[in-house]
Amino acid sequence: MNQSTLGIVKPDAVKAGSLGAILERLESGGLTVVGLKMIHLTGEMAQGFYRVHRNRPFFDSLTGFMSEGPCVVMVLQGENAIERWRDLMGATDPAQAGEGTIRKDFGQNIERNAVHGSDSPESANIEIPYFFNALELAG
Ligand code: IDP
Ligand code: MG
Repeated sequence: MNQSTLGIVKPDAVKAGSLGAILERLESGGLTVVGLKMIHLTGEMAQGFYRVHRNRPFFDSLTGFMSEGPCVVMVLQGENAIERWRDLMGATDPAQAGEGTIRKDFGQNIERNAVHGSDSPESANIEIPYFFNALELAG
Protein backbone atom coordinates (compact mmCIF):
# COMPACT_ATOMS: atom_id res chain seq x y z
CA MET A 1 0.00 0.00 0.00
CA ASN A 2 1.48 3.32 -1.06
CA GLN A 3 1.40 5.65 1.94
CA SER A 4 2.55 9.06 3.07
CA THR A 5 4.02 9.88 6.45
CA LEU A 6 5.37 12.95 8.19
CA GLY A 7 9.05 12.88 9.08
CA ILE A 8 11.02 15.45 11.05
CA VAL A 9 14.77 15.78 11.37
CA LYS A 10 14.79 17.27 14.85
CA PRO A 11 16.89 20.27 15.97
CA ASP A 12 19.59 18.09 17.56
CA ALA A 13 20.31 16.28 14.30
CA VAL A 14 20.14 19.43 12.15
CA LYS A 15 22.59 21.16 14.51
CA ALA A 16 24.92 18.15 14.46
CA GLY A 17 25.08 18.25 10.65
CA SER A 18 23.35 14.89 10.26
CA LEU A 19 20.65 16.01 7.81
CA GLY A 20 22.38 14.68 4.69
CA ALA A 21 23.17 11.33 6.26
CA ILE A 22 19.57 10.92 7.45
CA LEU A 23 18.19 11.78 4.00
CA GLU A 24 20.55 9.19 2.53
CA ARG A 25 19.22 6.57 4.97
CA LEU A 26 15.61 7.16 4.09
CA GLU A 27 16.16 7.30 0.34
CA SER A 28 18.19 4.10 0.33
CA GLY A 29 15.51 2.64 2.60
CA GLY A 30 12.93 2.93 -0.16
CA LEU A 31 11.22 6.21 0.74
CA THR A 32 10.71 9.17 -1.58
CA VAL A 33 10.71 12.78 -0.39
CA VAL A 34 7.64 14.56 -1.80
CA GLY A 35 7.76 17.62 0.46
CA LEU A 36 10.54 19.19 2.53
CA LYS A 37 11.25 22.43 4.33
CA MET A 38 13.39 23.82 7.11
CA ILE A 39 11.45 25.61 9.81
CA HIS A 40 12.29 27.02 13.24
CA LEU A 41 9.21 26.13 15.29
CA THR A 42 7.88 28.54 17.87
CA GLY A 43 7.06 27.09 21.27
CA GLU A 44 3.37 27.34 20.39
CA MET A 45 3.83 25.39 17.15
CA ALA A 46 5.76 22.66 18.97
CA GLN A 47 3.06 22.49 21.66
CA GLY A 48 0.38 22.21 18.98
CA PHE A 49 2.23 19.49 17.13
CA TYR A 50 2.78 17.41 20.29
CA ARG A 51 -0.59 18.23 21.90
CA VAL A 52 -1.36 14.50 22.36
CA HIS A 53 1.51 14.49 24.88
CA ARG A 54 0.38 17.63 26.75
CA ASN A 55 -0.19 15.77 30.03
CA ARG A 56 3.12 13.90 29.95
CA PRO A 57 5.86 15.00 32.37
CA PHE A 58 8.30 15.61 29.50
CA PHE A 59 5.97 17.93 27.52
CA ASP A 60 7.62 21.27 28.43
CA SER A 61 11.10 19.91 27.93
CA LEU A 62 10.16 18.25 24.62
CA THR A 63 8.49 21.34 23.17
CA GLY A 64 11.40 23.50 24.36
CA PHE A 65 13.82 21.18 22.58
CA MET A 66 11.75 21.12 19.39
CA SER A 67 11.77 24.93 19.26
CA GLU A 68 15.42 25.50 20.21
CA GLY A 69 16.63 25.58 16.60
CA PRO A 70 15.60 24.76 13.05
CA CYS A 71 14.25 21.38 12.13
CA VAL A 72 13.44 19.86 8.75
CA VAL A 73 9.89 18.68 8.17
CA MET A 74 9.22 16.33 5.28
CA VAL A 75 6.56 14.18 3.70
CA LEU A 76 7.80 10.72 2.78
CA GLN A 77 6.06 8.38 0.40
CA GLY A 78 6.45 4.71 -0.39
CA GLU A 79 5.18 1.20 0.15
CA ASN A 80 4.04 0.98 3.80
CA ALA A 81 5.81 4.29 4.36
CA ILE A 82 4.58 4.73 7.94
CA GLU A 83 5.97 1.45 9.26
CA ARG A 84 9.01 1.62 6.96
CA TRP A 85 10.02 5.02 8.33
CA ARG A 86 9.40 3.91 11.93
CA ASP A 87 11.61 0.86 11.27
CA LEU A 88 14.38 3.02 9.80
CA MET A 89 14.14 5.39 12.81
CA GLY A 90 14.29 2.71 15.50
CA ALA A 91 12.93 2.78 19.05
CA THR A 92 12.13 6.09 20.78
CA ASP A 93 15.07 5.65 23.17
CA PRO A 94 18.32 5.46 21.17
CA ALA A 95 19.72 3.16 23.87
CA GLN A 96 16.99 0.64 22.98
CA ALA A 97 17.12 1.18 19.21
CA GLY A 98 18.36 -1.59 16.94
CA GLU A 99 21.71 -1.64 15.16
CA GLY A 100 21.75 0.43 11.99
CA THR A 101 18.73 2.55 12.90
CA ILE A 102 18.81 6.33 12.67
CA ARG A 103 18.09 6.87 16.36
CA LYS A 104 20.81 4.42 17.35
CA ASP A 105 23.36 6.21 15.18
CA PHE A 106 22.28 9.86 15.51
CA GLY A 107 20.15 10.14 18.67
CA GLN A 108 21.56 11.31 21.98
CA ASN A 109 18.88 10.28 24.48
CA ILE A 110 15.15 9.49 24.73
CA GLU A 111 14.23 13.13 24.15
CA ARG A 112 16.96 14.24 21.74
CA ASN A 113 16.43 11.32 19.40
CA ALA A 114 17.12 12.88 15.99
CA VAL A 115 13.88 12.12 14.13
CA HIS A 116 10.09 11.97 14.28
CA GLY A 117 7.71 9.77 12.32
CA SER A 118 3.93 9.49 12.29
CA ASP A 119 2.76 6.41 14.20
CA SER A 120 -0.43 5.60 12.21
CA PRO A 121 -2.42 6.67 9.14
CA GLU A 122 -4.65 8.71 11.46
CA SER A 123 -1.62 10.57 12.86
CA ALA A 124 -0.15 11.12 9.38
CA ASN A 125 -3.46 12.62 8.23
CA ILE A 126 -3.23 15.17 11.05
CA GLU A 127 0.53 15.76 11.02
CA ILE A 128 1.09 16.25 7.28
CA PRO A 129 -1.39 19.17 6.94
CA TYR A 130 0.00 20.69 10.15
CA PHE A 131 3.07 21.64 8.08
CA PHE A 132 2.18 21.31 4.38
CA ASN A 133 -0.60 22.39 2.07
CA ALA A 134 -1.42 20.45 -1.12
CA LEU A 135 0.53 22.86 -3.35
CA GLU A 136 3.74 22.07 -1.43
CA LEU A 137 3.56 18.33 -2.11
CA ALA A 138 4.83 16.78 -5.33
CA GLY A 139 3.86 13.31 -6.45
P1 IDP B 1 7.99 8.44 19.14
O1 IDP B 1 8.67 9.72 18.67
O2 IDP B 1 8.90 7.26 19.02
O3 IDP B 1 6.65 8.21 18.47
P2 IDP B 1 6.50 9.27 21.51
O4 IDP B 1 6.19 8.39 22.67
O5 IDP B 1 5.39 9.64 20.58
O6 IDP B 1 7.72 8.59 20.71
O7 IDP B 1 7.14 10.60 22.12
C1 IDP B 1 7.30 11.74 21.31
C2 IDP B 1 8.67 12.32 21.57
O8 IDP B 1 8.73 12.74 22.93
C3 IDP B 1 9.83 11.34 21.43
O9 IDP B 1 10.28 11.16 20.10
C4 IDP B 1 10.88 11.99 22.30
O10 IDP B 1 11.51 13.10 21.64
C5 IDP B 1 10.03 12.54 23.44
N1 IDP B 1 9.93 11.58 24.57
C6 IDP B 1 9.24 10.42 24.61
N2 IDP B 1 9.35 9.82 25.79
C7 IDP B 1 10.14 10.62 26.55
C8 IDP B 1 10.63 10.55 27.89
O11 IDP B 1 10.36 9.61 28.65
N3 IDP B 1 11.43 11.58 28.31
C9 IDP B 1 11.75 12.64 27.50
N4 IDP B 1 11.30 12.76 26.24
C10 IDP B 1 10.51 11.75 25.77
MG1 MG C 1 4.92 9.33 18.59
